[in-house]
Amino acid sequence: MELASRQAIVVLTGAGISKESGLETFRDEDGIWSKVKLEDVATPEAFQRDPALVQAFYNQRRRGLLAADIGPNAAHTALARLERDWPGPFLLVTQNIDDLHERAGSKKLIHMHGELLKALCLACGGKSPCRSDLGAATPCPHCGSEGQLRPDVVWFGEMPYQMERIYEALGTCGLFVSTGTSGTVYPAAGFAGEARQCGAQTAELNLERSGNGALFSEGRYGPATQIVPAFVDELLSGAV
Ligand code: BJW
Repeated sequence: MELASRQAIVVLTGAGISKESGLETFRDEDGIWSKVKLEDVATPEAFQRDPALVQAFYNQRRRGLLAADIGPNAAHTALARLERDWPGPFLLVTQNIDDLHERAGSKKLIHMHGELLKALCLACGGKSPCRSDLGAATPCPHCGSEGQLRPDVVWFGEMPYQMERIYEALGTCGLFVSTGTSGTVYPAAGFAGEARQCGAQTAELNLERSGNGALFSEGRYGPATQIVPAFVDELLSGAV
């Protein structure tokens, strides 16, 4: 693919990019939603109804993310390289709550669905780093309230983060790339259409064609650790 080097690139990533790092996706056959109902763990109502269950779900995933054998893969590293070497503006928007993009070196990054390694205090609104289990007695480091911390993640029915900045970038980019996402959760699922309407080229890099595959002018299909580095090489060598 060729793109003028002054043009902006926006990349959207989803759970598929972290799959080969050992983290689970949501909607694949063996994904998270095949084991637990999203209504039980990923809505504000679920947290109100049964905070212990929701905390246990995220405590387990946080421990998994912090396990010694989990780290960024070649796809995360390739996107960090693209950010570093692309001469034009660049923005990485991830739906993932893991920190594997940061660990790979990405800096121009928005976590639109929040971050597992942060906690949000329902009493004071403060955010704090969080690398251990949350529970009914965990105090907020800002206000001291106990049992008011929740994972700083965006559940169904809640507003994703930094939407204004994301739509501004989508409206001015020359290329929108979507990778490792099934394209089923809005507003992220609408980004390709938005970018396309504003005149951007659109590319999907995924294991398989997603539900909104028709919105993309280009598609590359296979494991992220193979197709993402190859696409980044192509972009960096084809910059005109
Ligand atoms: C590989 C691979 C490999 C595998 N290599 N690829 C009706 C119509 C429109 C909207 C709605 C509606 N009813 C309700 C809504 C709104 C709702 C929504 O979209 N619901 C849909 C289900 C219909 N959305 C919301 O509520 C959002 N908020 C909102 O809309 O606010 C109002 C608003 C509107 C407009 C502008 C601004 C605001 C909030 C959504 C929050 C989603 N939260 C979760 C949980 C976060 C915390 C956590 O992680 O636990 O976010 S749900 C879950 O899904 C998580 C993910 O980020 C998200 C997307 O999943 P993702 O990443 O796409 O994963 P998968 O598993 O679906 O796909 C993986 C893909 O990878 C697959 O394609 C594989 O093939 C591929 N793959 N291995 C490459 N090795």
